[in-house]
Amino acid sequence: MSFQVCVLGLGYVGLPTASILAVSGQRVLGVDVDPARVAALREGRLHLQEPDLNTLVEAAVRSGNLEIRERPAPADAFIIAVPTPLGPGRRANLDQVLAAARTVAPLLRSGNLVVLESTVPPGTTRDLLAPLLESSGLRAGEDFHLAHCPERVLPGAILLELVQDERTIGGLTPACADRAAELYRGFVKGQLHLTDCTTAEMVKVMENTYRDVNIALANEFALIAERIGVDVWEAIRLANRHPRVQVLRPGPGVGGHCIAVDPWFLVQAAPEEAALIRESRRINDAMPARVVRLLLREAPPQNGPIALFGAAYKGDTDDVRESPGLAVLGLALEAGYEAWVYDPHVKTLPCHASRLRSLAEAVRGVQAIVVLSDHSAFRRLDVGEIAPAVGRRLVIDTRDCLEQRAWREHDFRVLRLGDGRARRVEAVPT
Ligand code: SAJ
Repeated sequence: MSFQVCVLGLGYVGLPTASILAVSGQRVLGVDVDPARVAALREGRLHLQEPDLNTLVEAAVRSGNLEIRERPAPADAFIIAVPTPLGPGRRANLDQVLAAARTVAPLLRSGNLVVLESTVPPGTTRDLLAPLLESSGLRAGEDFHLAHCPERVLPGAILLELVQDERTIGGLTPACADRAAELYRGFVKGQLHLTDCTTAEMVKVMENTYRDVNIALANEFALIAERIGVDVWEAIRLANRHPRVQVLRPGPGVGGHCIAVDPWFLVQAAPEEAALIRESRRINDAMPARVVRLLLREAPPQNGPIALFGAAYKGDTDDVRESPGLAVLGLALEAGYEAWVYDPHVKTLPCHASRLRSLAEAVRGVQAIVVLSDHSAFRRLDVGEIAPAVGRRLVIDTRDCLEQRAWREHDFRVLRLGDGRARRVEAVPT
């Protein structure tokens, strides 16, 4: 039996895409090279924590339209959605894209469509993917269709964004874009914008670079505010009252597999021109060290253990990829801290795993709590429950996400990243 769509890579993007195609009536083959993941998915066990994804995958499997295997099979359309991490020299490591394409090439038939969803440096679809797929003997853009349709979904809201977001579809030729649009029209409610594949690649990395540069600006504002004695959070709130200003939020750094990575794809494409982009990466990458410097000043390691609240890179998810919380943990351990991590969403840490504790264990006897993820559980935390267990009542909020009043009521000193007012009070002569 031939499939209508074969999705290669069953991660954050591939799995929901395969499932949604299946429930919308297509016969889908989902492929992943990780045997453990394939086995788990076949038993209906999910490796991702994502709202409603379980229900969708179950529905897809139950519909009989979704099969999961380790190798691809002939299909009308192939969607490649595998990771493109940073490799040596901060250049894109395209090994997984190329490996996936190599397994597709021998299966290609005239009239097939191949779509690359993975984020890649501009030029990849045309200059690397097309020649590789042409090893099949078929010509890209003539015998088979080739397109880049970058994913846009936001971890934590994947299902919603998969359906609602507008999508850019870049074809190797206009006919390729049209054919890809037909496939996506089946499940995307947002508008589809057709262009060429290199523009589509550029659009995707621009989106995440735009965000990274703007977060770097917010972080730089925080550092300036600390230096000159201003509360950056209040300053940002007021600046954002301007109808054409929308400053983002400072924080302990930028995590995830996208925003901290994609800007390097533009640096790779045009190293001399991408000066602002490179500097923004440097600013954001330096934020975990900045948090540790604040800690060293307020709660040096010899004074006792510390608790780090939040290992996930973003609120209300279990996603620890490139997490600033883990970067802070690593630096704190290097600086000589005894540090424990508490995260209500995260079951295991990819490094320093023994540091993950329950709430009660994490706060016992600590001289400071540092909040690194903006989980709503932290905002709702019963401060009265943990207050008696800590050694010293100090909380450092790097995301301005706590109910400060609740902490102060229990005699906690509350410090926030980017709030320089404490220093201004010290500096003002009486
Ligand atoms: N962050 C800040 N300040 C802010 C906003 C975010 O410090 O004001 C931090 C977050 O805490 C987090 C990181 O930035 O550590 C990135 O988180 P995010 O929620 O902004 O984005 P991602 O990486 O989860 O998803 C992004 C999205 N891109 C954009 O919003 C432009 C998503 O739509 C993309 O699909 C995804 O990257 C991707 O795959 O490229």
